[in-house]
Amino acid sequence: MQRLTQFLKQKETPAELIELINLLMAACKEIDHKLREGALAGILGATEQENVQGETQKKLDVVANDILKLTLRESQLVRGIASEEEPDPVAAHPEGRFLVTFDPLDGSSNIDINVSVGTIFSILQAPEGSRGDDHAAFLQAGRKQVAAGYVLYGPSCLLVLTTGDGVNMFTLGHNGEFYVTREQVQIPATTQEFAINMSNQRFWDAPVKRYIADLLQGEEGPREKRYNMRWIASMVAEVHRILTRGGIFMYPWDARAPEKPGKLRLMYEGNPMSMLVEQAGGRSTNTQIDIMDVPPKAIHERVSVALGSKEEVEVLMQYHREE
Ligand code: AHM
Ligand code: MG
Repeated sequence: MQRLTQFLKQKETPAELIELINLLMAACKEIDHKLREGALAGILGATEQENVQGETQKKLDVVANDILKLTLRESQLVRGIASEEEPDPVAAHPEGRFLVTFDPLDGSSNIDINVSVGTIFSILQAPEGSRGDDHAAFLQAGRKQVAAGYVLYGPSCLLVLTTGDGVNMFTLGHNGEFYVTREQVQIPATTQEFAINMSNQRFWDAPVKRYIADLLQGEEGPREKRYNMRWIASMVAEVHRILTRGGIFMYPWDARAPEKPGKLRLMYEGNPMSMLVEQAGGRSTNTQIDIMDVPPKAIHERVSVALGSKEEVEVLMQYHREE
């Protein structure tokens, strides 16, 4: 089996990008180690702080953010970072070629119940002459991403990565090395599985209500097939399922917070997951346009998300056009 570095070299990935990915993985291995220790490391439960989004931070949100921040800031390759857990971008090396955005521990409501969580990351080119703590430097559309991926801390620890040439999966071995375990992942174009938080149903807009109602009618409804539902409340785990066997995942706008486009964040959740999904032959939209074409206005901007099997996502987009 091939190691991560060997694999990326063979694909002619630029040396600096390989170095940055390895650095990210050094941080993620440390996070994985803390997660495996769980209560033994005293890191379960909440802190008394809130992040910039007004959410209570879990201890591990803070620990994971610090690990990534400290690791990346030491690198000459990184000009700046933007994180879900930091109000503003943080400068690293003034000459660094890359900007990195990340959600250090996505799905953190799952930590205390020992269910899968993940780290999501997106790598951008640092604009010429920009500063690493300048918000504007980060406001690049998802199409500009150089690489994107996530680490899923589940029964096994997996890296799922794209550098713009398909999606590959790597499994962390006992020796601390990631080995390639699935190459050129393709999401089936059709599906009979959906993922949405059904408890928000009464807050959705009309097209989403109509679409889900039609799925629930199964063989007797307009879609003429029976659908299964899953909701893990951990986007990394949901996207991983979709990359593995297809499906549609949605976190749409809802009327609980009408001024926000959605719950999930564009720069470090929507964009990296969209790059992975598109690179695996799927589709990812805010229901109107592809998420990677949304021009970002702020680093913590929210976005409505529907992603997964191409034909299913396009059916949902059709429901929105018909409204
Ligand atoms: P987080 O970044 O604060 O963990 O929030 C994002 C998570 C996603 O992983 C998941 O899809 C969603 O929130 C679940 O939300 P809900 O608890 O409303 O179902
Ligand atoms: Mg998140």
